[in-house]
Amino acid sequence: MRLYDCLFSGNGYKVRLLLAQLGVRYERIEVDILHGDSRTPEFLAKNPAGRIPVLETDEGVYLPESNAILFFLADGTPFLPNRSLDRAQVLRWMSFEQYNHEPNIATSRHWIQHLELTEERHARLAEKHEHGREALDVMEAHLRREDFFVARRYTIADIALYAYTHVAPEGGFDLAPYPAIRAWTTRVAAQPGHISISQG
Ligand SMILES: N[C@@H](CCC(=O)N[C@@H](CS)C(=O)NCC(=O)O)C(=O)O
Repeated sequence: MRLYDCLFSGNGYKVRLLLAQLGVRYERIEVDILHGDSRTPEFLAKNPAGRIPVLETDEGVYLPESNAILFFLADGTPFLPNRSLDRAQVLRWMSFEQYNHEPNIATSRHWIQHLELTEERHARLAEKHEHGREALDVMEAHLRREDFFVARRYTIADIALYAYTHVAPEGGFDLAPYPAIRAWTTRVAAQPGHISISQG
């Protein structure tokens, strides 16, 4: 398997983390997304959306979208429950991650860490922070009652949400008011085979 990736990307990290915990060997290809390498005709043939991560399976199929890749890799493993309602709950939290969380928390981090904070971006940042905090509030309320997101154990729902939550301070989010989230990030980081976001 081959993973088209970018080391500072939380979406790429989701896949790297699961592959490490599954003990799967793969080739990692670094794509320079800041200089347009995910928008070349060659890359667009792999993912028309022009984004990493993309997994190239052993059969030569290109699978984009971090959470779809997690679903594919986790199927039949302890990281994705068997019960259909649990699987639906995993999908629910991964959908929440893509709609409520990532566009606010990951985007704030990307703008602050990697792009020029133009006046327009600076103005939009306040809105991103407001909606990002709303997503964190939802997570905090859930994690006050539960140790993990689904089925009382570590699953790909936790991986999907952990990727950008634990680096949220890099996007200007203060995690001090979220003790349940902080305790959960410690539990996630203590899982066997855990790697950090900077590990390729
Ligand atoms: N929904 C996608 C989002 C992927 C995404 O936004 N990738 C970013 C890096 S985190 C990217 O490749 N950006 C490069 C570009 O837009 O040209 C996923 O979850 O995989």
